[in-house]
Amino acid sequence: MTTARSLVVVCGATMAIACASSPAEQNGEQRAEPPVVQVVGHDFALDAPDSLPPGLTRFTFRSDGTVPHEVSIARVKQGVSLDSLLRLELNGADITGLYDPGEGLLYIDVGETVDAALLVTLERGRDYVLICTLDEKGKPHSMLGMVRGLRVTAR
Ligand SMILES: [Cu+2]
Repeated sequence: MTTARSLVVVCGATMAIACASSPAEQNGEQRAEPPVVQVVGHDFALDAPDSLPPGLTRFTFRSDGTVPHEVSIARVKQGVSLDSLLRLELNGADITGLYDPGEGLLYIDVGETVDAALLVTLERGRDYVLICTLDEKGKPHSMLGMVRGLRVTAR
């Protein structure tokens, strides 16, 4: 099944859409740009780093897939094992109760480029999950391999 929609970005407590310049920037003040991390979607895998340092990070999304893909980024609840969460997802379990509310999502259709990003303040020592929940013939892309963890280093 292909969900008919264009770009969808969902913002929550830990996410924000990269958008217009801030008031400080409009006043001519220089601000350090957050590091950019490009996530790449394939049929059916997500390329992304396994770990990143804490701090504000700009996630972009590109896809070379032959079907639409998305990447959703959510912070795993404290006390939840990232490995067991990934195993559950690969086996088709509902993991929505295992990550904190407030996830961000970038969607991209076949052949599109998306000029949008998710700004995420990665928290020191926390785990995040990157996932595509679109379906391919009734099977979520996540179960086909489009789920991965991201560990934020302690410093
Ligand atoms: Cu996908």
